[in-house]
Amino acid sequence: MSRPETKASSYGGAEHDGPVHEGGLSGNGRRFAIVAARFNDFIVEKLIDGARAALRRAGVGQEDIELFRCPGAMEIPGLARKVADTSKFDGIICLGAVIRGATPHFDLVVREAASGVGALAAEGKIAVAFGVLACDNIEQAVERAGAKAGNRGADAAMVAVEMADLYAHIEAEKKAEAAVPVSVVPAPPTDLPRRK
Ligand code: INI
Repeated sequence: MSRPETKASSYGGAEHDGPVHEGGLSGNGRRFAIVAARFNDFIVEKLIDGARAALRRAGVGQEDIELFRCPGAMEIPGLARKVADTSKFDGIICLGAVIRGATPHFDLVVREAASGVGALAAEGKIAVAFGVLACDNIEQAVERAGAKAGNRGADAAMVAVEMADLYAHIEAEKKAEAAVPVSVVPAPPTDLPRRK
């Protein structure tokens, strides 16, 4: 099979001699799920809008973006796992907002959300992006939900697009490698003359 082209990383770093595997930023023809908590919805809504807009800009069809809602960030890992198990999607974007002032169990909620989503992502079966804000106060959350610090929902969506593309290429390469016929060693002739 043809080997992937040798190229420099898109970050413009050092030239690399061997093949470089890196996902592209087109989501055309791919399907994505947004898994989003309702807690702190005035922030999460902005993350969802950012994610949706980024996916559309990346060429993902409107009908190929599905939204799943859960009560809080704590429920995101379970719901994301359920969604992954449908095998309908190429990527999942997890969105939520945990704000320290609002909860005495801030660290617990953040840790559970991050480690649960991280465990799913680490399986490497589907592209999973973590766009759950963990902020000290509402101002910080607003800044990351479309104000001066960008939109973490959009950032997470682009991570999902890139990783979905990379996973698809790795799978395609694996299939192509498996399809290459193994060279056949000719069987020895069975009608060799008998030794006298
Ligand atoms: N969930 C959040 O998504 N953000 C928060 O800031 C938050 N606070 O403040 O408590 C929060 N708590 C709810 C939690 O995620 C679960 O829904 C709840 O514990 C029930 O399992």
